[in-house]
Amino acid sequence: MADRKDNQPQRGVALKTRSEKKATRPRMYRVLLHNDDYTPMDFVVRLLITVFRHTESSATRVMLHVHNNGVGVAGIFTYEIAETKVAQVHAMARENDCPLMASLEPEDDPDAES
Ligand code: TYC
Repeated sequence: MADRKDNQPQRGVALKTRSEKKATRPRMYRVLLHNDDYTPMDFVVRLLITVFRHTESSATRVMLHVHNNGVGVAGIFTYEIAETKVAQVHAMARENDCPLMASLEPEDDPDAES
């Protein structure tokens, strides 16, 4: 190891080669949108387009799904990105005096051995 002060190689440490490592995929999180009685439909569609990069038609489909079923998936991301999206939803909702709520839900662990 190059950063030892005594300039001696570190003993008893084996580094794994890439082929010995499991290709661990990151855990993914669903960003859920929740229905309410006050947020306008066109606002939800606009939010799905701007925050989640939906097309007009997929944004409309997701919005109607949430409206009819109470909850729906806006997108699936790694943890940090999902958290940021939730914060963006709440900021945009607050700025527009809407009670729109978003939350996170973990997907199943992709590396779980069944
Ligand atoms: N239920 C709302 C209405 O009738 C529309 C809406 C859809 C609100 C999706 C929130 O996440 C939501 N205006």
